Amino acid sequence: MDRIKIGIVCYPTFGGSGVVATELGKALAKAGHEIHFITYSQPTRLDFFNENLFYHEVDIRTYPLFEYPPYELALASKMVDVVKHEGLDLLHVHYAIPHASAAYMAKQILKTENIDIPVITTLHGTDITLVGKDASYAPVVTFSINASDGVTAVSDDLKKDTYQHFKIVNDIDVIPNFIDLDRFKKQKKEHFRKAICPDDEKLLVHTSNFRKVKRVDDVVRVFHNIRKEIPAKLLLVGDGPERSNIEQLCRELGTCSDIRFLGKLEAVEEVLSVADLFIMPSEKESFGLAALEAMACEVPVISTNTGGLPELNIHGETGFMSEVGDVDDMTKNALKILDEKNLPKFKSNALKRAKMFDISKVMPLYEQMYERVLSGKTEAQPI
Ligand code: GMT
Repeated sequence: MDRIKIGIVCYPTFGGSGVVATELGKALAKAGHEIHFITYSQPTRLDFFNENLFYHEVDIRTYPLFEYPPYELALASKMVDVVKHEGLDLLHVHYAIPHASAAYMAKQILKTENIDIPVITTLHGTDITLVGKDASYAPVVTFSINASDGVTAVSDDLKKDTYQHFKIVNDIDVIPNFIDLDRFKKQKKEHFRKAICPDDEKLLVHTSNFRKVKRVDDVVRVFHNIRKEIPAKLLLVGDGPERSNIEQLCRELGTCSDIRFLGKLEAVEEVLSVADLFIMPSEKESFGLAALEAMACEVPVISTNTGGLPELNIHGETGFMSEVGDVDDMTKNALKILDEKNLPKFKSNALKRAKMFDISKVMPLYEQMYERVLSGKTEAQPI
């Protein structure tokens, strides 16, 4: 495959889309492509040197005149600059708004200089299922997707949702989230487990950004029910807007002594290495990368059956799925998995399933798409 010069635009923070974009860029760089990250700060996982990796910071200045700094315009200008001066072949932007819309503007500016830069947009979910359906954003989401030269979604469900809620005329390719099994694997961390579970309690883990959509309160309620039946501990990794409500709930239920808030931990694979069960009771989840990370570390998953989760978590094999908010069903299923008669099988099934999403299998799907878009690159299509 020819070396492609790719500009990657994403939110550089902890969110799943930023992780996917950064890990994809790293893998593409290792495969010999030239990768230019164009983001407003250093992506969290962009933490190593590779001669094929470049980082361009979007300079978002505020002036007294602007109540809100014009991020999209700063980003579009930066994209124009990087495409021109680094000679990029294509832009791969993560999120319809504001990244695909900013890329559209960059593309139009570059066209005036006779540069045709193809834009590939990856939809991650939050842009479509939550933000996109807000009527005030719908025209921009629709236009940006239709104006892209290639579109991917991280699950069949998200693809379906996108067609259902917006007037999309473009094809959408489904390319799922992926996992680096060299990093996410069960490690020997028995000392850590011993410290958390001195009496060999079962260990449950939840990781998220504590947004309302994650329903962390259901995690605590399920844990509370489980603890009535068997000795158990819960580790909560991450932080976000619901944190203080969750702390309050723990106090009300009297479970504080068995729950630890670990905050925004980088080495989440170390925690997952000692876990028995992962809980993801989200109201909506376009794929569920955090659950895949758990499965790669041999941790079965209790999840809801919403969004793309049924495409990852196999009911009765890698874990169980319940209706959103059905805490009793989640408790019943969790106890089934935690039963020593069943646990080893669920653990090995989880790993087997995670291997299907190995980055070495998924990255080539993006490469194929880049090639397809580049080979069909004629003139920009009128919309
Ligand atoms: O889940 C979040 O709150 C973060 C969010 C994001 O926009 O970064 O994650 C979304 O993209 C991930 C990567 O494709 C998916 O694995 C998550 O399921 C998806 N989150 C939601 O749909 C809520």
